[in-house]
Amino acid sequence: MTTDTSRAELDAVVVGAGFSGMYMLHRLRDLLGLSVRVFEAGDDVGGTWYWNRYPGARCDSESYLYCFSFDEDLAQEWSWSGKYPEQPEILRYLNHVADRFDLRPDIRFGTRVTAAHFREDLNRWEIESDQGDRVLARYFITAIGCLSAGQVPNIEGLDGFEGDWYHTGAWPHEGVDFAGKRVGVVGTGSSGVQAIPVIAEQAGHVTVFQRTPQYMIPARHGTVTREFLEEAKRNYNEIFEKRRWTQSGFPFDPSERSALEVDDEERRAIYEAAWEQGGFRFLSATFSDIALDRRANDTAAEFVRSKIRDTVRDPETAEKLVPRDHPFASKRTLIDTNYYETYNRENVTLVDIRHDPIEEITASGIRTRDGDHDLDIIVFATGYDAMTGPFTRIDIRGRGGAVLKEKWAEGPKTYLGLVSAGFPNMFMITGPGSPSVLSNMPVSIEQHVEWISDLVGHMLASGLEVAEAAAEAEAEWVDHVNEVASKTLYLLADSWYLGANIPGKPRVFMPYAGGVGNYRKRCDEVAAAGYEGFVLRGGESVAAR
Ligand code: N01
Repeated sequence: MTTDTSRAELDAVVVGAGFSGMYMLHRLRDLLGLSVRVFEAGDDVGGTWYWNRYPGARCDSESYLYCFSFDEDLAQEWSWSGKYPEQPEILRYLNHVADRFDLRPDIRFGTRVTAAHFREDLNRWEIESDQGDRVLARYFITAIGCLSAGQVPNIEGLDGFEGDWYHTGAWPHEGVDFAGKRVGVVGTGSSGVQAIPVIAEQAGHVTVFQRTPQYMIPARHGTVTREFLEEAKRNYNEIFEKRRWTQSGFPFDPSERSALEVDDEERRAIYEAAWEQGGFRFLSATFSDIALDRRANDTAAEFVRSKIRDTVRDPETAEKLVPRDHPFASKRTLIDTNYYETYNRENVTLVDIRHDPIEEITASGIRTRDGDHDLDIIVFATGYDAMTGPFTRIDIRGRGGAVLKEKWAEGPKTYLGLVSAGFPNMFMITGPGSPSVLSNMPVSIEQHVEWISDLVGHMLASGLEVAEAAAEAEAEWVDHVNEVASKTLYLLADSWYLGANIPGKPRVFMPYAGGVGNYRKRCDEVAAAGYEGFVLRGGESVAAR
């Protein structure tokens, strides 16, 4: 049933209509029969794929793996065009999902949730939007993404820039005409490395402002054929089941060998083969200890460095591009198409802003210590206030008026990345403390959506009104997340996983590095043990349902 009033009382409010919010709506409405309202800031479905329309935007997960598995007919009727789906293709897929499950009537578009307060007198969440909505809901479910709070650096002078500027995560729908323009790109993470080669083909000149050189693995888009994709479809059941139990949500067989147990020649041959195949397989299919052992990691890092030097013709530029200050894969591994080759173009200049820092933005461009770079357009590929930013931008208050942002001031505190103590009946899809960004996202999203709807179903069947994390269970989980991270090399990089990209953000490793499969097992055990670590309480009003 569609509820169409801005003052409604609903069973559930879901924030966000990307992969997570759409599937959550489908589960709660169509399986459990609940009244659900999704609020979505964009004017249509898609989440990340609605906003990220920058040139070259494509997913780094392979198409046949970056999709829903919950409905066999959906999986079989959709055909991907190649190895990695481009943003428009993923957006078409998500629109197809919205149409197929008739989701739009329960989504209020162009509406940003501004506040969610738990009303202890009613055991309901009171949720407000920037469009004047004020609704009551028993369940408040965030499907707000991990990388949705865009971050434009606070550089003096931006307001006075006379050209145009854009952030990759809020790209204009009509596109940007780069023809003949002098373009500056700040940032060389996943977004920057995808955008730079494409912009360079269109622009008059591109100046890249790089803070940290990165390790990249080639995408090799052409290595997957339609025949391969059709064959994958025939094996979807097996593939989808396998990806649920792996480390990262990809059904690749991980290597069991250490990089240190083979000689130099064999090691190089293994890296070469993975390099030719391209993509994330390089991380798992080569050696087992790249992410765990510094010496093993050094061999992979040195291999990538040699590839940079082989590809970039100007030795000075090549050395600027060579990463040295962090281990391979300790920041999000980047998958590129022609990134290093782009620096062989006449119309591309690299500025190493660690040695030649940005001082200010002037009316006509960017001034670094060593000179002025005149620009018509600035592209900020400068990333996100990751994982916690989407939460702290909403005024979320739990029991006793406790403010989530204050509770998380020293770093996010959750139980299983799903709930936070003191915030009853608030569930987070891919929240901090879950594998989320360290995994193939649709796999983690489906697991969370299904786990949450199972819990809600259990509550309805058992006459329970409130579910919340027990404080001790949460404290243990936070310790466990930190302990697992401490055994990896992730802590050796200044990454957004640690909040290091945001000035003043506490340095805490936010995702759970224990692996998708182990994590799923733990969540299943928690449910099987009667939702161990949760405080579940009944209520007369619910028993009457
Ligand atoms: O952001 P990032 P992103 N001055 O934070 C630099 C996912 N994603 O949008 O490394 C100058 O990775 C910053 O420098 P440094 C994916 O999970 C996926 O690219 O912090 N520079 C860095 O170079 C990804 O990891 C896909 O020193 C500044 C860059 O800007 C995540 O989203 C595609 C700066 C930011 O890189 C975020 O990626 C796109 C400043 N003040 C995104 N502040 C695919 O699947 C930051 N930088 C393909």
